[in-house]
Amino acid sequence: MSEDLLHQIARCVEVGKSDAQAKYPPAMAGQPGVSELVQQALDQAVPAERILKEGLTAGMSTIGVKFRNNEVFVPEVLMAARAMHKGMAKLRAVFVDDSMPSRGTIVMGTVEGDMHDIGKNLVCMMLEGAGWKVVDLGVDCAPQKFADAVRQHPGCAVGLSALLTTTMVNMKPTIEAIQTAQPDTVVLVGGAPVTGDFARQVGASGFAPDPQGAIELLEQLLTAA
Ligand code: B1M
Repeated sequence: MSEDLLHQIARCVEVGKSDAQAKYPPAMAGQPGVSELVQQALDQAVPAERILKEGLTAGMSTIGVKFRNNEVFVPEVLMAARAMHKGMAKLRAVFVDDSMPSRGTIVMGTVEGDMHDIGKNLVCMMLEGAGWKVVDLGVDCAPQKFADAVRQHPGCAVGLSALLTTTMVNMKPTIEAIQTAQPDTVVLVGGAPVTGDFARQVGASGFAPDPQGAIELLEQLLTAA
């Protein structure tokens, strides 16, 4: 039963069906979309982690493979991303408890030239769920934007995301600008093309492959500091 629902969620992400009101894709007009199906899964007590992994992320992976193979193009992927965001908004209420005491502040953003924000938003949501106050600068953030933010939030950590091999190189000047603005700032880096070796090369404090890794690494780095 829940497998079927999770499969439907994945399919709706893949085809970009956000909610029942959405006119796209025309063949699914009037049918429930990601928003309703995620709510249905939550109502049926399907764990949020499963909804994220086997529903939302699974759908995104399928469209990712099609994108790589030139079977779909940017407009279709944008619709899938919009549907994914709708589902993540529903899950936020489960993952995030606004009444928790704050563990500290982290400034998050996708580096200059890069418009990908789904992974970064997931990391933001999970960090909030773990008690961090997240200042989300969004996408395509120039080094100066991060430098200004760390000045405004003394003592904060920073998380940089990049999804493109052409934009991950912008992490180095960004880290330099952050360290000039606030020396010894803890800076985490992540995103599909980023590795631990690359993190060391660009002078990051550490690399996390996924949201849980980011939470654990922050704990380690701040305990060690
Ligand atoms: Co783009 N895109 N894209 N894209 N896109 C990729 C990344 C690509 C791999 C597709 C492919 O197979 N060819 C490829 C990059 C190739 C490369 O550089 N090696 C690519 C390309 C080429 C492009 C364009 C250049 C395409 C074009 O225009 N011709 C263009 C560039 C635009 C730009 O940024 N300037 C482009 C555009 C887009 C869309 C706008 C259409 C859309 C983004 C919408 C959005 O984000 N709002 C899009 C998407 C959706 C993708 C794919 C299909 C999916 C990415 C995604 O959201 N994954 C992607 C292919 C793929 O990954 N299979 C692709 C799901 C997400 C949950 O995973 O983002 O990896 P991910 O995040 C993970 C981890 O990486 C980690 O945690 C997350 C959760 O586990 N993580 C962190 C991320 N940030 C972290 C930070 C941390 C720690 C962990 O600490 C701070």
